Amino acid sequence: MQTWPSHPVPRVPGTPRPLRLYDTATGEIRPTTPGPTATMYVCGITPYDATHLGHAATYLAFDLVHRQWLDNGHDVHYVQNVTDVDDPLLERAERDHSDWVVLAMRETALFREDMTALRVLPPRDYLGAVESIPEIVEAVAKLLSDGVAYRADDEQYPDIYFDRLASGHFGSVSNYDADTMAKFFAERGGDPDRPGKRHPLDALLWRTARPDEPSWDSELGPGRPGWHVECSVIALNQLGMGFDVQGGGSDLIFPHHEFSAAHAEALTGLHPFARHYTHTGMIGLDGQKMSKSLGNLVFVSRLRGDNVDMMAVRLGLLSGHYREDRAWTDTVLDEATARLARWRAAVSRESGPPAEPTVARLRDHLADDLNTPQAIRALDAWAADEGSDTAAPAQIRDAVDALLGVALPGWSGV
Ligand code: 5CA
Ligand code: ZN
Repeated sequence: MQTWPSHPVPRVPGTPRPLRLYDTATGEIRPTTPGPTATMYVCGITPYDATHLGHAATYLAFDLVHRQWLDNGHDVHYVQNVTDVDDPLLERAERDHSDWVVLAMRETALFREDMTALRVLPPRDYLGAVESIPEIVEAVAKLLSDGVAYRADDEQYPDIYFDRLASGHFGSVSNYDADTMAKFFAERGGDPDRPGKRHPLDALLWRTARPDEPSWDSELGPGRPGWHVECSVIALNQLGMGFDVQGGGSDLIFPHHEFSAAHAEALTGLHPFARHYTHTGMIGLDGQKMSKSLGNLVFVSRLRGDNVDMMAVRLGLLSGHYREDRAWTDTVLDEATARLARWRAAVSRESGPPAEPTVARLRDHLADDLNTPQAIRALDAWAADEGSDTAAPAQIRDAVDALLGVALPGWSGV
């Protein structure tokens, strides 16, 4: 798939700080320890509707991970998928009497524009499930021949399922107990009551073709991939086992990231799949999680259409900590707009307070599990102060650009 355009990231003088991130699997804030090339896989969209501010907040959080690693001198290999065939997409296309392929293409194109407008650095590899089907088939065939996957006891539709205990590490990502797993499995795309499975929590790997559903011929028989194996295979093929960060929203902890890891670990016999599992909190509106199924959405594209400054949206979404569930309100946007105006005025001055201590605080806060609220406070303090350092305004502008991704001159895309 085509990715979206990048933009130059300024180098910031001074000493970068190694990034520490919360890891869901261990429940600790731990240092990330990348080699010369840092590796990250972030779960992409299911393109059946436009990008809302919840999606945007999640991609912004991982954009900051990307930027902190660049600051530390790493090359960054960032991979993202597009779930361009799955039940929600097919259901929406059917509801709207539209072609699911065209729907996916349209929403993915809009997503690219939204990411560009929000100044999210693009992934190096942007891959769809559909274009990855040959590799997915190969992986499912191996799981089947290794005896860790099986066909459902169903003559008409012998779908292929994964024995959840096959990797020996099931539960090590989420650490959820059996009741919590059962609850989220049912709520988040699982099929616990499907007859013919050996255990309610076993996950779908390959869905045998049904009438009026898209399917692909393969050595497994005609069908289409399950959801979790898509991310296992794309991450494994592009990054290999033990990559630095697996990312997504907290709604992906279980079953999605638990099974993506379990599939990959069963395939390779290696552990762990990722060295950090990092999850963002949910953005809500009117007291509920923003979600396509509830329909309480604020779309990035709609805000663009209303000429809302995307840098204010970016700053507003970064004004809360990425791990907190938090609400999007008019106040969040108004405060961010006012802050942006103050910062823009401050970097347009002839001189200001010396930049170095503020840049050091910015780096310290961001390296500490992306503490953006504190980082923003440090910049507020600089902008509110007077000083005679003539180099400082440009230095702060570059640091805000590189580390927070906020362009202080106007930004109208690349
Ligand atoms: N295609 C799958 C991942 S492989 C998927 O979950 N797609 S999605 O379109 O539903 O979500 C895309 C990303 O946005 C996921 O990381 C998801 O966790 C995140 N996300 C969805 N809703 C919210 C929300 N309200 N707040 C924050 N992040 C969200
Ligand atoms: Zn995923």
